[in-house]
Amino acid sequence: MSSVLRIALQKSGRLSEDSYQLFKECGIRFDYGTGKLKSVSSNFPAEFLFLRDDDIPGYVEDGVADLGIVGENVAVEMGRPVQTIHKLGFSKCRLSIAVPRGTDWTGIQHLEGKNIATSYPNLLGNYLAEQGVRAEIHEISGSVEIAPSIGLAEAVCDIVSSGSTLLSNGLKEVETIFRSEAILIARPDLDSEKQALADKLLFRIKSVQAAKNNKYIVLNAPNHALDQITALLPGMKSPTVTPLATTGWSSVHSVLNENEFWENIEAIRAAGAEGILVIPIEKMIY
Ligand code: PRT
Ligand code: ZN
Repeated sequence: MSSVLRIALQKSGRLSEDSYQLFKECGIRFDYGTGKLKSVSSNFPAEFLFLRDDDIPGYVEDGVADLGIVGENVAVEMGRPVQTIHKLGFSKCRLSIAVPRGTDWTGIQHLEGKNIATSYPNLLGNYLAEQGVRAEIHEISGSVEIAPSIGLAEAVCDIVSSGSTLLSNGLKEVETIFRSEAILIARPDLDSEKQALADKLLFRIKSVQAAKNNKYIVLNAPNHALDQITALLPGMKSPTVTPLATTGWSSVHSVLNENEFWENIEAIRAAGAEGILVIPIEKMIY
């Protein structure tokens, strides 16, 4: 019998849409939506389980699922023996300590002997221990941000994204203790058939991510500036240069990393390039 990868995804929450979108971009089709707990892909040997995010590391550890997508914050907090096989770049957030806005914050030592409310007692406990601070950790499972206003704690340690939840609860962020994003986790003992399928999936994910991080660029360049311009456009191997119908001009095609894009584009224009087109790439295979 040939293997089927079982992949655990968050049913509905901050990880779900981007997870579903990632598989779509990898060309892996499956149905999801209201009430569905399981779905089999119609074109890849995979079965999807839709779960609460907190349950995913445990299901992967127990081997009920082979792979899962979960926030790094949840995976590290739970400390399950699963392996992180890839960072996915979405659902980015940070775990931060926050205190009432009027607090005269002088540094982490301010928390000595104080009460801190959090849903992340392990991450917070480790951080405080590293910093040599002894504080009382109150583990609560939700609405952490209201703890100071109801007198439960003097500080909180919670997930922050835009910061607006802290702001509307009269709190200010004073220390970031962990940065998180969605990660792909795997059980440590995948058999060789499942490992091969996981590798195939990972190859697709990397191709999709590489495409997102790069742009295809087409421009016209005067021949005398070709050396200077192509040096700014290394491309996957080297840029493609073809002559234009107009004498003394060439068309240059290449790939440019998103991070270097604006910096290089100015230098490329300054070197004499014209008619620059920047085109999104759908997949990029190395
Ligand atoms: O129902 P289920 O248990 O599956 O989901 P959940 O409600 O436990 O988790 P969910 O969907 O809220 O978050 C899933 C994962 O998304 C988290 O584990 C993080 O890895 C990541 N993530 C990214 C976030 C946020 N951004 C985020 N902003 N998780 C939570 N928040 C919350 C935070 O707890 C706080 O209440 O949003 C509020 C802060 O947001 P800002 O924008 O106001 O700062
Ligand atoms: Zn949850």
